[in-house]
Amino acid sequence: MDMRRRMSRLVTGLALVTLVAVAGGACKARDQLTVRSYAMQGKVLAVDVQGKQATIQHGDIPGFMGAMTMAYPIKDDEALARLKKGDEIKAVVVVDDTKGLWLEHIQILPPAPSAAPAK
Ligand SMILES: [Cu+2]
Repeated sequence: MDMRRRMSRLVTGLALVTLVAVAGGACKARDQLTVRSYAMQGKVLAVDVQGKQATIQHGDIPGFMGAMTMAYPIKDDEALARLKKGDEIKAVVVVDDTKGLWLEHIQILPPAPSAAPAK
């Protein structure tokens, strides 16, 4: 390996170390902000027990995201097992900058009398 190559390798290595150090420092400074939670309400469109997630059509989550349909991981197996397609739920979206997001405190809302499913 010639000198020039060796130099550029060293520079790349140093840049990487610096980047990691800076990122680590930023995380520490924001420690208090790494976990946030938001109340959400929505309808269960699909439950994926194996994948530990449910697809929820949710309303606006102020300060976080607008109304949309998306899959949310659910870490609590019992809560996930209780969910059925069509359930209206209230839940808390927990957002952790390092661990991603998931649903907690899932409450299945009683069906509205007018919205009883036709059989
Ligand atoms: Cu969403």
